[in-house]
Order: sequence, then C-alpha cells, then structure tokens
Amino acid sequence: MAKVTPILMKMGGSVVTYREKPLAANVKAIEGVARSIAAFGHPVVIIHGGGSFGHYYAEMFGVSTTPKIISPEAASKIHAAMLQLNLIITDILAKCGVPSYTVPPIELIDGEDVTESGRSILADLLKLRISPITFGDVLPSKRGFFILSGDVITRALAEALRPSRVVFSIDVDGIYPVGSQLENMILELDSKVDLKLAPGKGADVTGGMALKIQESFKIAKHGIDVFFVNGLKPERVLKALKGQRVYGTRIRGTKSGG
Ligand code: IP8
Repeated sequence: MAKVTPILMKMGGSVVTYREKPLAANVKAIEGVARSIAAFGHPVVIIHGGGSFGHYYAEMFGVSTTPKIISPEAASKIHAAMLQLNLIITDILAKCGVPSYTVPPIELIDGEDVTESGRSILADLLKLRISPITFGDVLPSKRGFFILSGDVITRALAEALRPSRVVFSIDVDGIYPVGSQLENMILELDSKVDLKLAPGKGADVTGGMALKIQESFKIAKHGIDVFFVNGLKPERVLKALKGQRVYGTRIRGTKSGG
C-alpha cells in the first residue's frame, strides 16, 4: 500500500458545540463540516476540540494545561464528556459518508509529541482509507491530570505526518489583529511575523485563539500551509481542504532559512 500524504483538519470546539450551552453539540455545524469532508473525497486526519463538553467540566473542576491532582471523579467526567462528544461527531461523520476511526490521544501522544506506535496506527488507517479522529482530552501524568488541547495535538500530528496542509475550522472568518474591527481580518500571514497574541473571544482553559495561532506558526515553520476558515460555512471548509483560494486567513508555510 502506498504512503498517503494526509490533510489535517481541526474542528474547533466553538464549531462543534454551542459554547454557552453546557453539553450541547452543534449538530448542524458538524453536518456541514462532515459533508465538506465527504465532498473532498479523501480521508482526512480529524482533531476536535472540547467546546461546551470538555471545557465545561475542566472549568468546573479547575483543571488546566498544568498537571494537577484532581479527584478521580472529576477526571472521569471530563474524559467521558469528550468521549460523548466524539461519538456524536463520528456518528454524524458516518451518516454523511465519512467513515472514521477514533484514536484517543493517550494512544497517540507522549508529552507533546506523537509516539512511534501512534505514527504507525495513523499510517495504517490512512492507507486503509478511513479518517483517523482524535480530540483534546484530560490526560494523566506523574504530577496529576492536565488538559492536552486539540491545537497542540494538531501541531504534533502535523510534525509527525507532514500533511499537505492543515485546516483550522473556527467560529469566525479568520484571524483578526488584537482589538481590531471585523473588517480587518488578516488574509495572509507569514509565520516569521511577530504577531501580538491575545486570548481573544471565547478564551478557555487551553488558551483559545492565541494557542491556535502559536501552534499554527510552529506548523508553518515546517513549510506547511495553515488555513483558518469559518467552520460554520461548509463551502469554505471544502475550498480550504482542496487548497483553493478561500475567504479566511492563510499562514504561509515557510521553511526556516527560506
Ligand atoms: O478545545 C480541550 O481541547 P481544545 C479538551 O482543542 C478539553 O483546546 C478536555 C477541555
């Protein structure tokens, strides 16, 4: 079987859930993204965020990206909420013609990098033409539980798989400079620029927009293009998957020294 160069797609928590409503999946938005992936016609490596499932309990129990001793019940609730959201998403993906296979991050990641066995699982799934799907989660460590963001996982997967491009679907049209008006969306960014980062709208336990941009700059430094598009507009998601011109923010991949 030939090696498959994948596309990575982060389904933002603010797209797949209603951020203000605890434990409420945005079924219509998930269907829109799922149909775009189906129309794209190739397996995509999917990562989804926590939205009002994982973040709801993570905030309730005061868990963050720094390991902390929390009750086993708390860790169990956060993880279960993520599994529940994952099941809703994979169910909709299947109904829209996108067969997927869930690989929880604990089977893929060690520290902040993809393990050898994780790479091999992903390579096999892609060769078998099924979309691997994973998600931000609460993970155990020697110093307690911590939240690993889907944005960090997306960066780790990009470094391991070297995809043709990475698409972040978010609930706005693209990236905006801090404090700017909506008409000032940035169309194209170079990963070498020194962008002022602020958590921005909908900041959560993992860092919101600032973390997404930070991780995408790391991805772009490997020469991989990163697109930020409105995940509530399926036609834009499809264009971004295809690498076509699309209304959104493109972070141009630039190899260091180039
Ligand atoms: O929404 C966080 O993932 P993210 C996952 O991708 C949890 O940052 C459990 C809050």
